Amino acid sequence: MRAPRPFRVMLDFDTGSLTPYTDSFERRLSDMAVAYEDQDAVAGLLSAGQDPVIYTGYDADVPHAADHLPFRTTIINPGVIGSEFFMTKGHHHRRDTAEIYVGMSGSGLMIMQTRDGHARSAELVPSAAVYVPPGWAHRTVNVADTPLVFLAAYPGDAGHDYESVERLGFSRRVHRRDGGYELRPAAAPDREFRAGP
Ligand code: M6P
Ligand code: ZN
Repeated sequence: MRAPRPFRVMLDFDTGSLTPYTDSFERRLSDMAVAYEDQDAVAGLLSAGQDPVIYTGYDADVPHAADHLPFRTTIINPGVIGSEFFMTKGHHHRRDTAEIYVGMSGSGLMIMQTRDGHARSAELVPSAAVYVPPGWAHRTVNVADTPLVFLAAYPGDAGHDYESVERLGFSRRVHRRDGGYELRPAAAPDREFRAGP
């Protein structure tokens, strides 16, 4: 591997573009269908051929390796599935490591929880920095009708563990209510991803 050199990127706080970027990612409803509470709404959209882009992102050229600090922008589009706001899949880190988020534009909510059931939320708005300690799963929700744009940085050997979140779900859900948002206890764990006994 070439020796990494110092570099800089330019961030557009409105659009979330990161220039130059090395990778980009996109998640559609079909990539995270089980995450939403209203499975009838999910099925209705997908069977009508509607598969909205929920969020996209751009990665800086940083190795996913110990000692490095990868960072990326994420742009969550505005929208709801049923009455539940567009959000990220959410994950634990495979190695319990921290992460820092910085709000760039729009208005969002971060839902965080530990494996033993503690839960917290934090509003993510421009100029806010939210610290996610080691051991806290994290999901980000766009609670406004404009794109939510933020920057996140995490240790290069953190790894993304989506399985436990898919299996157990988050204990709080964020729904549209009276022009704002309402944080509700999840009715039940998210549907099992893989059927089993
Ligand atoms: C933030 C960071 C990334 C994450 C992205 C999308 O930018 O936490 O590590 O990949 O959000 O979230 P998710 O991976 O849960 O889909
Ligand atoms: Zn993370």
